[in-house]
Amino acid sequence: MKIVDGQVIVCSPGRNFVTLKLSTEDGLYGLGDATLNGRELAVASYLKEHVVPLLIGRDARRIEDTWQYLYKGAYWRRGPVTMAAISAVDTALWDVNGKALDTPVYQLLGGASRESVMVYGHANGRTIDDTVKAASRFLEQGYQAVRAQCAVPGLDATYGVGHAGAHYDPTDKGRPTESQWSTERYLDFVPGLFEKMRAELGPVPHLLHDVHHRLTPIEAARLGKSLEPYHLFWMEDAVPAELQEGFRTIRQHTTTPLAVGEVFNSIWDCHLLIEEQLIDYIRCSVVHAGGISHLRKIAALGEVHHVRTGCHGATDLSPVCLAAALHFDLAVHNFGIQEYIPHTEETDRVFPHRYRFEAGALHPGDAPGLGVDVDEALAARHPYARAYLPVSRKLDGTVHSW
Ligand code: EZ4
Ligand code: CO
Repeated sequence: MKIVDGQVIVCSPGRNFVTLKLSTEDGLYGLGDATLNGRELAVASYLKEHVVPLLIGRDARRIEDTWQYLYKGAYWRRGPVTMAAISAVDTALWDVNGKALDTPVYQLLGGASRESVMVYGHANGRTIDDTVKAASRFLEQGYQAVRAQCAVPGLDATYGVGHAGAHYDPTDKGRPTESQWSTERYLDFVPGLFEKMRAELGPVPHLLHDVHHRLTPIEAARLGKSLEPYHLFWMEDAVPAELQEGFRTIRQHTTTPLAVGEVFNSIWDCHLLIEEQLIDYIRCSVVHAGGISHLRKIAALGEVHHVRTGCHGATDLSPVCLAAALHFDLAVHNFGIQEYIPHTEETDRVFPHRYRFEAGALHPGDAPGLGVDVDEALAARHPYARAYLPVSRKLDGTVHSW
């Protein structure tokens, strides 16, 4: 099953996506997501200029060998650009092999470990009351888990709170927005948000919160402690995690469960976090952490250390990535939860898919491969538009993590 062609499809149906399409001599093709939000064309170029020429003529059945060839063969290891490119190849190969064997990818991964995949929705609000109302709407739709983010009084714009009514997309065309940050105001505000959430929603729903890398370990320890009465499902990205050892401080001080990893790109970013049992959920995604093949290795390391999966699933991860994540989630034993923000109808039209939502859970469907496609003619009508994620500054002007 020789690979005969590799197309890199860059499109912007509402927001930018990079998709790899690998075709084989049998007339089959597989898709992989290669989207790196705000730096998309770097990955497109890496694929077009450096990876696709190496794939032509290779056997599409050799998924692991191709992964190692691209990873070790580049000499320059890891990094988000390289790993997004390798992820796309790996995902496309799983897809095409599923199609060749006429079976959904989850069956190739060991079969279903559960009936469906629990997801969490995003409740955002400008006020605590709005946030509670947004969360109630998710629960009414059957969601069992909701992430809550609320504007912090006195701060112009903060991560996680979208423009009213719009699908959440924080990127800007043109120069990035600058948002404001104050650790003091944030730490004073968040416990009250979750006190109200529990009071209004009761003890049953899973409540999640994303700190988005903005605290230091000792500050995160204080936040985790102050949230203990509201028993969160997880506190996400409490600190920037380039320094894995930073999680030791947080862990020593709080029983609030910890999740991290959406920006990680390999097992080497999280091996210490997992081996020392410093976290509870690993958030690595198919697109940014080396594809289905590498994510399985991260999950396997997690399984022996009481760490469950919680794949990143914001809308900058394309429907191709979401489909791949769902096959992985359905099969992997130590699944925790899957993040889910529905894509816009515009995006869904470009990427028709077979995954389906029901009562707070997703199922990847039973089409051969990943069960997701790309309408190339429609994609061509949505040309790429440069966009940036916001940057953040403290009130005195110092650049801070967004
Ligand atoms: O800010 O995917 O948990 N989800 C997140 C996301 C990230 C975006 C960045 O591109 O943190 O909203
Ligand atoms: Co996050």
